[in-house]
Amino acid sequence: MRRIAVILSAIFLGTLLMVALMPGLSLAGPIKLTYANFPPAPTFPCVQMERWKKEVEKRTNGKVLVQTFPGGTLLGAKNMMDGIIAGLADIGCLCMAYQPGRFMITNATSLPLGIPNSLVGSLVLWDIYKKYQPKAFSKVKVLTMFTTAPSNIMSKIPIRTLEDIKGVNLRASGGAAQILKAWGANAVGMPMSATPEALEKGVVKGLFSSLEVMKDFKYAELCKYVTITDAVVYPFAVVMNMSKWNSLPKDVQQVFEELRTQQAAWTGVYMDKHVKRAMSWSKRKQGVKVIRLSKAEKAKWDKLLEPIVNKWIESAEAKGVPGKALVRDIKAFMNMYSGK
Ligand code: 3IO
Repeated sequence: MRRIAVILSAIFLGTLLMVALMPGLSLAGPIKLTYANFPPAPTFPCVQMERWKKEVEKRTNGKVLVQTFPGGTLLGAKNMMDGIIAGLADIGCLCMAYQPGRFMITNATSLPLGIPNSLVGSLVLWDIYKKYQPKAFSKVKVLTMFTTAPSNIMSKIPIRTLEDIKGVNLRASGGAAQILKAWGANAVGMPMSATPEALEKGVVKGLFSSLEVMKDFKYAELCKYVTITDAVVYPFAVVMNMSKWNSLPKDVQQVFEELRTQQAAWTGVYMDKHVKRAMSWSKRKQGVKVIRLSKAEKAKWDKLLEPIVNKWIESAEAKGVPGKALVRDIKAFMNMYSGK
């Protein structure tokens, strides 16, 4: 009897061990990944995050579970990159404009080169990343990149002329801040996540960004004027901790790889649609007035932006960054994706 019990328990333990070692099966359950984001849940960086989570969970048949942290609850706007490198979260979404010197190559997409929408911007940015493989991202695995739609001025006061904008405190970051300065505004730098408070307190009279924020942050309640400038985009990246990436099974890595370009395009399409929805809501429900610059006025505004690109190329080349080639590529990719 004793002997039978010993044999039976040996078979039982043996089976357990076999199951545990079976490839693709793990007694530890699904792979859990944390994903940090800096702005609140209803905003586009978090909408694209939830879509990516859903796609990953679907395409891996539940082998991977993604736990999302919107609203800066795990990592904030400015420590996103370093937090991911340090492994404080597995995945993080960052806006490159918040550390402009750090992401010089990819930030070239925020020069005033005429990127017409978020879809084109996102595909151009992704191609620039792939072609130049910037060192700034060498410590992480890049899961996707995308840009906002072009920036416009949202303000508490009407801005129709260069006289109107002169010295006005307006929020913008990175490349977009350079544009505001060129127009004579007082550009106040801060992440989007800090902007609602600055607007409420009156520290700034408005902001310069893509227009979907009128609805997603309810800026339309405070900013009753939008001046159409369609000027520059803000580039974003989604990055993953490198050792976490290396620890993933090959088939999961394959799913993430496949999603990289698809996610860039999905986000671009979503953003472009959402800007339209947000503006019709702002006009209909919030009485927001849209200001279009007169032709003569527009020419003056454009003229002020002319020196920016060449100055940037000069300073980039001085730092050993191939500024000229970058600008040429951005223009070429932009024309290709615009169907020109
Ligand atoms: C942005 C950042 C967070 C949430 C929504 C957003 N829409 C446009 C941006 C771009 C940006 O980072 C900024 O600071 O204007």
